[in-house]
Amino acid sequence: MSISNLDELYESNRGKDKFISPDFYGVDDLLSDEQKLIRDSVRDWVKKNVSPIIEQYAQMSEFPRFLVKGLGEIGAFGPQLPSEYGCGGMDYTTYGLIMQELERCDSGIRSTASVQGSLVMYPIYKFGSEEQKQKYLPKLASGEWLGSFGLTEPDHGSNPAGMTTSFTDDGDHVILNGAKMWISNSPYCDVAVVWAKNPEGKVQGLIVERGMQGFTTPTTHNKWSLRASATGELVFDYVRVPKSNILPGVIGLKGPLTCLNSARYGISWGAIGAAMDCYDTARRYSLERHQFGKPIGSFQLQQKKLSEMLTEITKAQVLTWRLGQLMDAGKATPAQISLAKRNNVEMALNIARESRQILGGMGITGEYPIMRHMMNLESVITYEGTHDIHLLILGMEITGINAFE
Ligand code: TGC
Ligand code: FAD
Repeated sequence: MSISNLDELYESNRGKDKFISPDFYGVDDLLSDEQKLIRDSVRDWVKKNVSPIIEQYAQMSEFPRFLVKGLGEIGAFGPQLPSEYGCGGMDYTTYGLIMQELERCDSGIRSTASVQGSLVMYPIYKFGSEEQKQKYLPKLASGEWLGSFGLTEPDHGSNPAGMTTSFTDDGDHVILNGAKMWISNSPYCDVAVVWAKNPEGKVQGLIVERGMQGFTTPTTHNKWSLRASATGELVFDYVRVPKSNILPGVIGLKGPLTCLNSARYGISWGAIGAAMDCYDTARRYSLERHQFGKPIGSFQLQQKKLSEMLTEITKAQVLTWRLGQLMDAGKATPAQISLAKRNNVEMALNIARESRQILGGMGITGEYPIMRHMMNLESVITYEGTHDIHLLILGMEITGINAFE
């Protein structure tokens, strides 16, 4: 798309995003002034910069790469990481609110931020050397560089322990071979945090940079979901990676799984955003659309749908606010995070489906965001651990019996 078209797109859609967030239980009262200020400024930025163009980019299945710098400027990348590395130095609730506002517009934009902040910057911060932190974090925080996270492989999705991507020793380098699949941001990434088995068969993280010989990032085409987010592969064909690019601070699967805690937490907030947008769109439509001489919102069946949506959103808001408190206190357990991710994404998907029905035929068009949210959420319910995997993580917590063994 050319810049002149882009300007036109902004011009023709400016001000059309009329979103008002539901807050039935006054959860806002639980937020600090600073948290509300950041949430509102991200909402304004999204309405001005993302809402006018997102539908067109999704329809064209293109990633609006130009937004990455702006996302850096508003502090969407690693807001929960310390300011000494150019990050936000904020609490986990603020991080969650930012994810909520991004996904309120599109899960793909939140995905870009989740991957960059929780899956690329977080492991470098948590497990990287001081040199690695200084080199990568400021550029990733500002959006100058885009990162991706390679855990999933063609034959190992829910069971990453089975990964076959591996490296061998080569003096002051290692030689990396293998392939990762379904990787958000991959076609545009400047760096990738890749999880691979070392010569002892233990999982370790490496920072692979674009330009390293033998490293390619083919795009995955024909997605019906997350169409405004770029997804692809990471292919390693005898890539020589300096040993100084290995993350020194962790060995074993707990490395990538620790990063997933942070990203799954962000998704639990993000899904509320998508649900709120669907609910708010359906609520307004139900008052504007007349059938049988009345607004459709006057019919009990439509009121039931809206009431149940608001109930579920409110429950999720309270649940997730509390999880934010636990995250900040360092007390949130992986099973608590699984509960929130699983509950909130399913809640959002159900609300997207119900909202779509309230809009009748109009619900399937790009005039409204609902069908796009619904299709996006089909990925969100699968990535970062599928709906069933999170149920089994909870089941293990309840019974003490590991269903994966
Ligand atoms: P298991 O034997 O249970 O654990 C291995 C080691 O890891 C530790 N651990 C965790 N540590 C931190 N946080 C967690 N959530 C952890 N879960 C487990 C565990 O204590 C153990 O440590 P140690 O010291 O004893 O070695 O591992 P398992 O092989 O049985 O697998 C468990 C299972 C199935 C729950 C796990 O593999 C899993 O979560 N699978 C789902 C895979 C997944 O979520 N992939 C996501 C890929 S990234 C992605 O989708 C990004 S999309 C992003 C976007 O676009 O927004
Ligand atoms: P499978 O693991 O093959 O699962 C298929 C089905 O079997 C699922 O319903 C699952 O719940 C079920 N199942 C599997 N095991 C069990 C079991 N033990 N008991 C009961 N049911 C089971 N990965 C990354 O590493 N980085 C990324 O950036 C990334 N981005 C993604 C972006 C998109 C758009 C998508 C769709 C995926 C992305 N993923 C990424 C991959 C994602 O994490 C995986 O798709 C997910 O973990 C599931 O793996 P799978 O697709 O191989 O499904």
